[in-house]
Amino acid sequence: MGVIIIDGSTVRAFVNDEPHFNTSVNAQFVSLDVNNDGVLSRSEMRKAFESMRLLETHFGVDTAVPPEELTRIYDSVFQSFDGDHNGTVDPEEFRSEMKKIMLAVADGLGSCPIQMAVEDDDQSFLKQAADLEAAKIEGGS
Ligand SMILES: [Ca+2]
Ligand SMILES: [Ca+2]
Repeated sequence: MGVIIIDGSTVRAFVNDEPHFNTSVNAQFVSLDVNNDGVLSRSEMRKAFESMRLLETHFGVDTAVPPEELTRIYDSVFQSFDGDHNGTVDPEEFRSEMKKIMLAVADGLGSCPIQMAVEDDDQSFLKQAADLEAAKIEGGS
């Protein structure tokens, strides 16, 4: 376990590095598609958000929210992903909405870095963003 420090530019650099970002998003999509049918269902998406901690960082939801309120929030998040409203999220929808969310996270962070505790095997996008920046700093000297 360690601590990473990220700010808006870290996140933005990650999103704008398109091949890298797409690879990460696709890998995430595949790992979330538990039943391997090529799309994400409502319950698969809910697991996704619980694991990615995006609700905390983007929507400002704290963990004391009552379950029915959480369900309502997850529903509205699902709907924002499901662009064509067919009840499932395909890879294209997932990628475009993740991009929007990560850019919104970047705007929210602005130039105020935040510290985040992460596990070594954490594969959240924020961790990956921090790793990417670290790799650039190390490789760019
Ligand atoms: Ca699925
Ligand atoms: Ca859809």
